[in-house]
Amino acid sequence: MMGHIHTRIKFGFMAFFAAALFVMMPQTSFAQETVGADVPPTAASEEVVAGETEAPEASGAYVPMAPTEGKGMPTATEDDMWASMTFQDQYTEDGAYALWMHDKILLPVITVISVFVLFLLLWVIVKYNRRSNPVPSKTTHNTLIEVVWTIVPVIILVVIAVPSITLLARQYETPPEDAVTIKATGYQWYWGYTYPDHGDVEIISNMLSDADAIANGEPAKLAVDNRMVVPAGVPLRIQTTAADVIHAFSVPSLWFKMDAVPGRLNEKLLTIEEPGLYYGQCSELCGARHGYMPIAVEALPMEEFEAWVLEQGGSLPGAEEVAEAAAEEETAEEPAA
Ligand SMILES: [Cu+2]
Repeated sequence: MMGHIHTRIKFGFMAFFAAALFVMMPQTSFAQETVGADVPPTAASEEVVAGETEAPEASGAYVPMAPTEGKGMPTATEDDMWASMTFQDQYTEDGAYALWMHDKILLPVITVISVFVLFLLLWVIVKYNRRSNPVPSKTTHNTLIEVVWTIVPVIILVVIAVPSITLLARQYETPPEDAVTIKATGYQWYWGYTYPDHGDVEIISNMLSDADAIANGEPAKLAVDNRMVVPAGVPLRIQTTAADVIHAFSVPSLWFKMDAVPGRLNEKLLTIEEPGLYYGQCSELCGARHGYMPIAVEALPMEEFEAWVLEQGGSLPGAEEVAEAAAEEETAEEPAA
């Protein structure tokens, strides 16, 4: 009797659940359609482009740096086969270390192991097939070989682990107190760069069309209208966040890649060794125009960077305190006079 009631309750619940699913299904798919239809493709970003591109022309001093062929950008395979097998040339200490680890440790280890295993396979195929070795050996143990094939991989792993953990630790190094803070915000589909230490200057950076990029002597799909200008040779505190969906701020030649997550502020130290123009791209699938939100970092000597900041309507850190101190001095002098 009890069992019967249970079955009925169970059946009733399942029927209700199925009915609810059936009723809800068309609505959910409908809801998704409306959400999708509500998002205009690029209307918002296009407005920003139109608004922003007019500004820089007016001021004179800052001239966008021309790119150096092969620096801070991918290299063509036909020019240099080796270049396409490794990373881009690196312009940070961590990048140089990582490149060294990849070229001098990982690639040789991978190559030696692959060749060795291939050799063993070929040897077994040729020497121990049924025709050339009709009476197989019945050996089941060989202590020496067993010790060797345990110890050697351990040694290889230790050899890889030491630089690997070193690199990991170096990448987590906290920016020093006096690092220059720059915040990169990912939008669908462009980047915004804010300079909180420099009077909250904000730069909106959109991709140039292929024709404009090539006319500028820049690589197509990597050139932007307004670059992220930074000082070279000093520690930078790069913060990333996003306004809509997850993006990722990534510049291969600077060994820099960090997710830009809405509602979160990620932070990483970046010290660019020398002035230059370094290209990158959003590296998190973020929607229809994910492939069209490149990053161009222009590193300048400190004085040129400061001139650029002033040209953008920003201020220099400490400038306010100097002004305040001057004002205080004046007020202090007044009663005496
Ligand atoms: Cu993105």
